[in-house]
Amino acid sequence: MSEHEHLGFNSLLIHGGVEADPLGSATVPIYQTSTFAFRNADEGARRFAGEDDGYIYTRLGNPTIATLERQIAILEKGFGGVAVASGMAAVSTIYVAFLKAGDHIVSTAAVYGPSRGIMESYFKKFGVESTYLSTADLDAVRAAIRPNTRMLYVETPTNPTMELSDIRALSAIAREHKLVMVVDNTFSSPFLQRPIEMGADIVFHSMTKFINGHADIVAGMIIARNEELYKAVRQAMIGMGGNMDPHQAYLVLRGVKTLALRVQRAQENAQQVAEYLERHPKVAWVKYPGLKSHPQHELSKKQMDGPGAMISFELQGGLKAGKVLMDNVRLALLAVSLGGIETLIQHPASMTHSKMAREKREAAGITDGLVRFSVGIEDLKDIIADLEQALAKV
Ligand code: LCS
Repeated sequence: MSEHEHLGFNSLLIHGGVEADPLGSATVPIYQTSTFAFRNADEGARRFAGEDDGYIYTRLGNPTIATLERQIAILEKGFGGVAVASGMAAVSTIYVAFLKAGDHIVSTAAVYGPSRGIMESYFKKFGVESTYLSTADLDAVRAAIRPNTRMLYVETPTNPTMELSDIRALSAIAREHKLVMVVDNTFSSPFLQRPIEMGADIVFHSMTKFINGHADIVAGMIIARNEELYKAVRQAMIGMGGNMDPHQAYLVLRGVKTLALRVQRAQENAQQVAEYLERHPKVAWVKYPGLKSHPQHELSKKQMDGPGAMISFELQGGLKAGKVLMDNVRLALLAVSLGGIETLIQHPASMTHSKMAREKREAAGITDGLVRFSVGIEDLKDIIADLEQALAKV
Protein backbone atom coordinates (compact mmCIF):
# COMPACT_ATOMS: atom_id res chain seq x y z
CA MET A 1 0.00 0.00 0.00
CA SER A 2 2.85 2.39 0.90
CA GLU A 3 4.14 2.35 -2.69
CA HIS A 4 1.02 4.21 -3.80
CA GLU A 5 0.41 6.44 -0.82
CA HIS A 6 1.74 9.61 -2.48
CA LEU A 7 -0.51 9.29 -5.56
CA GLY A 8 -3.57 11.44 -6.18
CA PHE A 9 -7.07 9.96 -6.39
CA ASN A 10 -7.16 9.69 -10.19
CA SER A 11 -3.75 7.99 -10.26
CA LEU A 12 -4.89 5.56 -7.56
CA LEU A 13 -7.89 4.65 -9.73
CA ILE A 14 -5.46 3.49 -12.41
CA HIS A 15 -2.54 2.12 -10.36
CA GLY A 16 -3.63 1.72 -6.73
CA GLY A 17 -3.22 -1.85 -5.52
CA VAL A 18 -2.22 -3.11 -8.96
CA GLU A 19 0.90 -5.30 -8.94
CA ALA A 20 3.13 -5.63 -12.02
CA ASP A 21 2.14 -8.68 -14.06
CA PRO A 22 5.03 -11.13 -14.65
CA LEU A 23 4.16 -11.28 -18.38
CA GLY A 24 3.68 -7.52 -18.69
CA SER A 25 -0.11 -7.48 -19.14
CA ALA A 26 -1.33 -3.88 -18.91
CA THR A 27 -4.60 -5.05 -17.37
CA VAL A 28 -5.12 -7.35 -14.41
CA PRO A 29 -5.51 -10.94 -15.68
CA ILE A 30 -8.69 -12.85 -14.86
CA TYR A 31 -7.73 -15.87 -12.77
CA GLN A 32 -10.90 -17.75 -13.69
CA THR A 33 -10.22 -20.70 -11.45
CA SER A 34 -11.87 -22.24 -8.44
CA THR A 35 -8.70 -23.74 -7.00
CA PHE A 36 -4.89 -23.39 -6.95
CA ALA A 37 -2.51 -26.37 -7.19
CA PHE A 38 0.18 -26.73 -4.50
CA ARG A 39 3.68 -27.78 -5.55
CA ASN A 40 3.74 -30.39 -2.79
CA ALA A 41 1.95 -31.47 0.37
CA ASP A 42 4.11 -29.28 2.60
CA GLU A 43 3.26 -26.17 0.62
CA GLY A 44 -0.45 -27.01 0.89
CA ALA A 45 -0.12 -27.46 4.64
CA ARG A 46 1.83 -24.18 4.97
CA ARG A 47 -0.87 -22.28 3.06
CA PHE A 48 -3.60 -23.63 5.31
CA ALA A 49 -1.49 -22.79 8.36
CA GLY A 50 -1.16 -19.22 7.07
CA GLU A 51 2.65 -19.49 6.85
CA ASP A 52 2.69 -18.96 3.08
CA ASP A 53 0.52 -16.28 1.49
CA GLY A 54 -0.18 -18.09 -1.81
CA TYR A 55 -3.71 -18.87 -2.90
CA ILE A 56 -5.77 -21.95 -1.99
CA TYR A 57 -9.36 -21.71 -3.23
CA THR A 58 -11.24 -18.79 -4.82
CA ARG A 59 -13.84 -18.41 -2.05
CA LEU A 60 -10.92 -17.75 0.32
CA GLY A 61 -9.06 -15.45 -2.05
CA ASN A 62 -8.06 -14.99 -5.70
CA PRO A 63 -5.44 -12.72 -7.35
CA THR A 64 -7.93 -10.82 -9.56
CA ILE A 65 -10.29 -10.25 -6.65
CA ALA A 66 -7.37 -9.37 -4.33
CA THR A 67 -6.28 -6.58 -6.68
CA LEU A 68 -9.73 -5.01 -6.50
CA GLU A 69 -9.78 -5.43 -2.70
CA ARG A 70 -6.41 -3.67 -2.36
CA GLN A 71 -7.47 -0.88 -4.68
CA ILE A 72 -10.77 -0.04 -2.99
CA ALA A 73 -9.16 -0.28 0.46
CA ILE A 74 -6.54 2.27 -0.64
CA LEU A 75 -9.26 4.60 -2.01
CA GLU A 76 -11.22 4.31 1.24
CA LYS A 77 -8.09 4.70 3.43
CA GLY A 78 -8.79 1.38 5.13
CA PHE A 79 -6.60 -1.52 6.26
CA GLY A 80 -8.11 -4.01 3.82
CA GLY A 81 -11.08 -4.87 1.66
CA VAL A 82 -13.25 -7.96 1.34
CA ALA A 83 -15.04 -8.31 -2.00
CA VAL A 84 -18.47 -9.90 -2.04
CA ALA A 85 -21.07 -10.94 -4.60
CA SER A 86 -23.42 -7.97 -4.06
CA GLY A 87 -24.14 -4.99 -1.85
CA MET A 88 -26.59 -7.14 0.09
CA ALA A 89 -23.87 -9.79 0.59
CA ALA A 90 -21.84 -6.95 2.13
CA VAL A 91 -24.72 -6.02 4.48
CA SER A 92 -25.40 -9.61 5.58
CA THR A 93 -21.68 -10.40 5.99
CA ILE A 94 -21.23 -7.33 8.22
CA TYR A 95 -24.24 -8.28 10.36
CA VAL A 96 -22.98 -11.87 10.71
CA ALA A 97 -19.42 -10.76 11.47
CA PHE A 98 -20.29 -8.41 14.35
CA LEU A 99 -23.71 -9.33 15.81
CA LYS A 100 -24.92 -12.20 17.95
CA ALA A 101 -28.19 -13.15 19.67
CA GLY A 102 -29.09 -10.56 22.31
CA ASP A 103 -27.20 -7.72 20.61
CA HIS A 104 -28.87 -4.50 19.51
CA ILE A 105 -28.23 -2.30 16.49
CA VAL A 106 -29.09 1.38 16.03
CA SER A 107 -29.54 2.29 12.39
CA THR A 108 -30.72 4.91 9.93
CA ALA A 109 -34.46 4.51 9.21
CA ALA A 110 -34.31 5.41 5.52
CA VAL A 111 -31.70 2.86 4.49
CA TYR A 112 -31.95 0.86 1.28
CA GLY A 113 -35.09 -1.22 2.00
CA PRO A 114 -33.56 -4.72 2.20
CA SER A 115 -30.69 -3.61 4.50
CA ARG A 116 -33.40 -2.97 7.10
CA GLY A 117 -35.61 -5.79 5.84
CA ILE A 118 -33.12 -8.60 6.55
CA MET A 119 -32.43 -7.16 10.02
CA GLU A 120 -36.14 -7.04 10.90
CA SER A 121 -36.77 -10.54 9.53
CA TYR A 122 -33.80 -12.95 9.55
CA PHE A 123 -31.60 -11.30 12.17
CA LYS A 124 -34.60 -10.69 14.42
CA LYS A 125 -35.32 -14.43 14.11
CA PHE A 126 -31.80 -15.04 15.45
CA GLY A 127 -32.40 -12.70 18.41
CA VAL A 128 -30.85 -9.42 17.24
CA GLU A 129 -32.79 -6.31 18.31
CA SER A 130 -32.89 -3.14 16.24
CA THR A 131 -33.89 0.52 16.48
CA TYR A 132 -34.42 2.48 13.26
CA LEU A 133 -34.40 6.26 13.53
CA SER A 134 -33.07 9.37 11.87
CA THR A 135 -29.31 9.20 12.50
CA ALA A 136 -29.22 12.89 11.56
CA ASP A 137 -30.58 13.43 15.09
CA LEU A 138 -27.57 12.87 17.36
CA ASP A 139 -29.59 13.14 20.58
CA ALA A 140 -32.02 10.49 19.34
CA VAL A 141 -29.07 8.22 18.53
CA ARG A 142 -27.58 8.72 22.03
CA ALA A 143 -30.97 8.02 23.61
CA ALA A 144 -31.42 4.83 21.59
CA ILE A 145 -28.16 3.24 22.76
CA ARG A 146 -28.70 0.41 25.27
CA PRO A 147 -26.24 -1.70 27.26
CA ASN A 148 -26.52 -4.43 24.59
CA THR A 149 -26.05 -2.09 21.62
CA ARG A 150 -23.18 -3.36 19.51
CA MET A 151 -23.44 -1.59 16.14
CA LEU A 152 -24.24 1.87 14.79
CA TYR A 153 -25.18 1.45 11.14
CA VAL A 154 -25.47 4.58 9.03
CA GLU A 155 -26.37 5.23 5.43
CA THR A 156 -25.52 8.77 4.29
CA PRO A 157 -26.90 10.19 2.10
CA THR A 158 -29.90 7.93 2.50
CA ASN A 159 -31.60 5.98 -0.23
CA PRO A 160 -33.92 7.57 -1.29
CA THR A 161 -34.56 10.55 1.03
CA MET A 162 -31.11 12.15 0.62
CA GLU A 163 -30.81 12.79 4.36
CA LEU A 164 -27.27 13.21 5.68
CA SER A 165 -25.83 11.97 8.96
CA ASP A 166 -22.76 13.51 10.59
CA ILE A 167 -20.15 10.74 10.26
CA ARG A 168 -17.58 12.42 12.56
CA ALA A 169 -20.08 13.01 15.37
CA LEU A 170 -21.61 9.54 15.08
CA SER A 171 -18.18 7.89 15.01
CA ALA A 172 -17.34 9.69 18.25
CA ILE A 173 -20.57 8.41 19.83
CA ALA A 174 -19.79 4.90 18.58
CA ARG A 175 -16.28 5.04 20.05
CA GLU A 176 -17.58 6.27 23.40
CA HIS A 177 -20.00 3.32 23.60
CA LYS A 178 -17.64 0.75 22.00
CA LEU A 179 -19.95 0.19 19.02
CA VAL A 180 -18.87 -0.93 15.58
CA MET A 181 -19.49 2.09 13.37
CA VAL A 182 -20.64 1.00 9.91
CA VAL A 183 -21.23 3.36 6.96
CA ASP A 184 -22.94 2.45 3.70
CA ASN A 185 -20.99 4.71 1.33
CA THR A 186 -22.76 3.57 -1.85
CA PHE A 187 -24.33 6.94 -2.70
CA SER A 188 -21.06 8.88 -2.53
CA SER A 189 -18.27 6.48 -3.50
CA PRO A 190 -14.78 7.12 -2.07
CA PHE A 191 -14.37 9.92 -4.60
CA LEU A 192 -16.80 12.08 -2.62
CA GLN A 193 -16.74 10.68 0.92
CA ARG A 194 -14.24 8.62 2.94
CA PRO A 195 -15.88 7.62 6.23
CA ILE A 196 -12.82 5.83 7.69
CA GLU A 197 -10.96 9.17 7.65
CA MET A 198 -13.85 10.52 9.73
CA GLY A 199 -13.74 7.72 12.29
CA ALA A 200 -15.84 4.86 10.85
CA ASP A 201 -14.76 1.26 11.49
CA ILE A 202 -16.39 -0.45 8.52
CA VAL A 203 -17.35 1.07 5.18
CA PHE A 204 -19.16 -0.82 2.47
CA HIS A 205 -20.45 -0.39 -1.03
CA SER A 206 -22.90 -1.77 -3.41
CA MET A 207 -20.31 -1.54 -6.20
CA THR A 208 -23.23 -2.23 -8.54
CA LYS A 209 -23.59 1.55 -8.38
CA PHE A 210 -20.98 4.31 -8.80
CA ILE A 211 -17.82 2.23 -8.30
CA ASN A 212 -18.47 -0.05 -11.26
CA GLY A 213 -20.76 2.50 -12.87
CA HIS A 214 -21.79 0.72 -16.05
CA ALA A 215 -24.99 -1.12 -15.04
CA ASP A 216 -23.49 -4.46 -16.08
CA ILE A 217 -22.52 -5.99 -12.73
CA VAL A 218 -23.88 -6.60 -9.24
CA ALA A 219 -21.06 -6.48 -6.67
CA GLY A 220 -20.13 -5.45 -3.14
CA MET A 221 -17.06 -4.47 -1.10
CA ILE A 222 -16.44 -4.18 2.63
CA ILE A 223 -13.49 -2.10 3.86
CA ALA A 224 -12.21 -2.34 7.44
CA ARG A 225 -10.32 0.27 9.43
CA ASN A 226 -7.87 -2.16 11.05
CA GLU A 227 -6.58 -5.71 10.90
CA GLU A 228 -8.82 -7.08 13.65
CA LEU A 229 -12.01 -5.83 11.98
CA TYR A 230 -10.73 -6.95 8.58
CA LYS A 231 -10.12 -10.49 9.83
CA ALA A 232 -13.61 -10.68 11.34
CA VAL A 233 -15.14 -9.62 8.02
CA ARG A 234 -12.95 -11.97 5.95
CA GLN A 235 -13.81 -14.92 8.19
CA ALA A 236 -17.56 -14.20 8.00
CA MET A 237 -17.40 -13.84 4.21
CA ILE A 238 -15.50 -17.12 3.79
CA GLY A 239 -17.91 -18.92 6.11
CA MET A 240 -21.12 -17.53 4.66
CA GLY A 241 -19.85 -17.88 1.10
CA GLY A 242 -20.84 -14.54 -0.39
CA ASN A 243 -17.57 -14.24 -2.32
CA MET A 244 -17.07 -12.36 -5.56
CA ASP A 245 -16.32 -14.11 -8.83
CA PRO A 246 -13.00 -13.34 -10.62
CA HIS A 247 -14.70 -12.21 -13.82
CA GLN A 248 -16.93 -9.88 -11.81
CA ALA A 249 -13.80 -8.45 -10.14
CA TYR A 250 -12.22 -7.85 -13.55
CA LEU A 251 -15.25 -5.85 -14.73
CA VAL A 252 -15.27 -3.73 -11.58
CA LEU A 253 -11.50 -3.12 -11.97
CA ARG A 254 -12.30 -1.87 -15.46
CA GLY A 255 -15.26 0.26 -14.35
CA VAL A 256 -13.55 1.89 -11.37
CA LYS A 257 -10.80 3.43 -13.49
CA THR A 258 -13.21 6.17 -14.60
CA LEU A 259 -14.95 6.66 -11.24
CA ALA A 260 -13.76 10.26 -10.78
CA LEU A 261 -14.50 11.29 -14.37
CA ARG A 262 -17.96 9.74 -14.29
CA VAL A 263 -18.98 11.06 -10.88
CA GLN A 264 -17.64 14.55 -11.62
CA ARG A 265 -19.64 14.73 -14.84
CA ALA A 266 -22.82 13.18 -13.42
CA GLN A 267 -22.62 15.52 -10.43
CA GLU A 268 -22.31 18.60 -12.66
CA ASN A 269 -25.43 17.43 -14.49
CA ALA A 270 -27.21 16.66 -11.21
CA GLN A 271 -26.64 20.15 -9.79
CA GLN A 272 -28.24 21.70 -12.90
CA VAL A 273 -31.09 19.18 -12.95
CA ALA A 274 -31.82 19.80 -9.25
CA GLU A 275 -31.89 23.57 -9.82
CA TYR A 276 -34.14 23.09 -12.85
CA LEU A 277 -36.57 20.91 -10.87
CA GLU A 278 -36.58 23.32 -7.94
CA ARG A 279 -37.64 26.17 -10.26
CA HIS A 280 -40.36 24.11 -11.99
CA PRO A 281 -43.92 25.08 -10.95
CA LYS A 282 -45.11 21.44 -11.01
CA VAL A 283 -42.46 20.32 -8.50
CA ALA A 284 -43.41 20.40 -4.80
CA TRP A 285 -39.95 19.84 -3.34
CA VAL A 286 -36.44 18.68 -4.30
CA LYS A 287 -33.88 17.02 -2.02
CA TYR A 288 -30.30 17.34 -3.28
CA PRO A 289 -27.34 18.11 -0.99
CA GLY A 290 -26.00 20.61 -3.54
CA LEU A 291 -29.06 22.85 -3.16
CA LYS A 292 -29.00 25.61 -0.54
CA SER A 293 -32.53 24.51 0.38
CA HIS A 294 -31.22 21.11 1.55
CA PRO A 295 -31.42 21.19 5.37
CA GLN A 296 -27.91 19.70 5.61
CA HIS A 297 -26.26 21.64 2.78
CA GLU A 298 -23.56 22.84 5.20
CA LEU A 299 -22.87 19.34 6.55
CA SER A 300 -22.56 18.08 2.97
CA LYS A 301 -19.77 20.60 2.38
CA LYS A 302 -18.04 19.50 5.59
CA GLN A 303 -18.00 15.75 5.02
CA MET A 304 -18.41 15.29 1.27
CA ASP A 305 -16.23 16.47 -1.60
CA GLY A 306 -19.36 17.02 -3.66
CA PRO A 307 -23.13 16.47 -3.50
CA GLY A 308 -23.22 13.46 -5.86
CA ALA A 309 -25.63 12.54 -8.61
CA MET A 310 -28.75 11.36 -6.76
CA ILE A 311 -31.87 13.53 -6.47
CA SER A 312 -35.22 12.87 -4.89
CA PHE A 313 -38.27 15.04 -5.54
CA GLU A 314 -42.03 15.09 -5.43
CA LEU A 315 -44.45 16.66 -7.87
CA GLN A 316 -47.34 18.91 -6.83
CA GLY A 317 -49.76 16.17 -7.84
CA GLY A 318 -48.03 13.54 -5.66
CA LEU A 319 -47.96 9.92 -6.80
CA LYS A 320 -50.48 10.36 -9.62
CA ALA A 321 -48.41 13.09 -11.22
CA GLY A 322 -45.20 11.15 -10.56
CA LYS A 323 -46.58 8.17 -12.49
CA VAL A 324 -47.36 10.37 -15.50
CA LEU A 325 -43.78 11.65 -15.37
CA MET A 326 -42.30 8.14 -15.14
CA ASP A 327 -44.48 6.88 -17.98
CA ASN A 328 -43.43 9.71 -20.26
CA VAL A 329 -39.66 10.04 -19.89
CA ARG A 330 -37.88 8.80 -23.02
CA LEU A 331 -34.16 9.28 -22.38
CA ALA A 332 -34.19 8.30 -18.70
CA LEU A 333 -34.77 4.61 -18.12
CA LEU A 334 -37.59 3.70 -15.75
CA ALA A 335 -35.47 1.30 -13.71
CA VAL A 336 -34.13 0.64 -10.23
CA SER A 337 -30.42 0.69 -9.38
CA LEU A 338 -28.42 3.91 -9.63
CA GLY A 339 -24.97 5.38 -10.04
CA GLY A 340 -24.45 4.29 -13.63
CA ILE A 341 -23.58 6.25 -16.74
CA GLU A 342 -27.23 6.35 -17.78
CA THR A 343 -29.99 8.44 -16.20
CA LEU A 344 -32.55 6.36 -14.29
CA ILE A 345 -35.87 7.24 -12.69
CA GLN A 346 -37.81 5.09 -10.22
CA HIS A 347 -40.54 5.16 -7.57
CA PRO A 348 -39.27 3.89 -4.16
CA ALA A 349 -42.70 3.35 -2.54
CA SER A 350 -43.75 0.84 -5.22
CA MET A 351 -40.28 -0.42 -6.18
CA THR A 352 -37.07 -0.39 -4.07
CA HIS A 353 -38.86 0.19 -0.74
CA SER A 354 -42.17 -1.56 -1.47
CA LYS A 355 -41.52 -4.35 1.07
CA MET A 356 -41.36 -1.80 3.90
CA ALA A 357 -44.65 -1.34 5.81
CA ARG A 358 -46.33 1.95 4.88
CA GLU A 359 -46.02 3.45 8.43
CA LYS A 360 -42.31 2.66 8.55
CA ARG A 361 -41.83 4.06 5.06
CA GLU A 362 -43.65 7.28 5.91
CA ALA A 363 -41.83 7.62 9.23
CA ALA A 364 -38.58 7.36 7.27
CA GLY A 365 -39.72 10.18 4.95
CA ILE A 366 -40.35 7.94 1.93
CA THR A 367 -43.64 9.47 0.82
CA ASP A 368 -45.82 7.86 -1.84
CA GLY A 369 -45.10 10.75 -4.18
CA LEU A 370 -41.30 10.61 -3.88
CA VAL A 371 -39.54 10.03 -7.20
CA ARG A 372 -35.83 9.15 -7.30
CA PHE A 373 -33.58 10.32 -10.09
CA SER A 374 -30.09 8.97 -10.72
CA VAL A 375 -28.40 11.44 -13.03
CA GLY A 376 -26.16 9.99 -15.73
CA ILE A 377 -23.40 11.41 -17.90
CA GLU A 378 -25.50 12.20 -20.98
CA ASP A 379 -25.61 15.77 -22.29
CA LEU A 380 -27.32 18.01 -19.75
CA LYS A 381 -29.55 19.58 -22.41
CA ASP A 382 -30.94 16.17 -23.32
CA ILE A 383 -31.68 15.20 -19.70
CA ILE A 384 -33.47 18.50 -19.11
CA ALA A 385 -35.35 18.32 -22.44
CA ASP A 386 -36.55 14.83 -21.49
CA LEU A 387 -37.84 16.06 -18.12
CA GLU A 388 -39.37 19.12 -19.76
CA GLN A 389 -41.43 17.13 -22.27
CA ALA A 390 -42.52 14.60 -19.63
CA LEU A 391 -43.45 17.30 -17.10
CA ALA A 392 -45.51 19.05 -19.80
CA LYS A 393 -47.77 15.97 -19.86
CA VAL A 394 -48.35 16.05 -16.08
N1 LCS B 1 -26.91 -0.12 -0.18
C1 LCS B 1 -27.48 0.84 -0.92
C2 LCS B 1 -27.42 2.26 -0.47
C3 LCS B 1 -28.14 0.49 -2.10
O1 LCS B 1 -28.70 1.47 -2.82
C4 LCS B 1 -28.21 -0.87 -2.48
C5 LCS B 1 -28.96 -1.29 -3.71
C6 LCS B 1 -27.60 -1.84 -1.67
C7 LCS B 1 -26.96 -1.41 -0.53
C8 LCS B 1 -27.62 -3.29 -2.04
O2 LCS B 1 -26.75 -3.51 -3.10
P1 LCS B 1 -26.91 -4.67 -4.22
O3 LCS B 1 -27.02 -5.97 -3.51
O4 LCS B 1 -28.14 -4.39 -5.01
O5 LCS B 1 -25.65 -4.55 -5.00
N2 LCS B 1 -29.84 -0.32 -4.19
C9 LCS B 1 -30.69 -0.47 -5.17
C10 LCS B 1 -31.60 0.53 -5.54
O6 LCS B 1 -31.75 1.61 -4.99
N3 LCS B 1 -32.28 0.13 -6.59
O7 LCS B 1 -31.94 -1.16 -6.94
C11 LCS B 1 -30.92 -1.64 -6.04
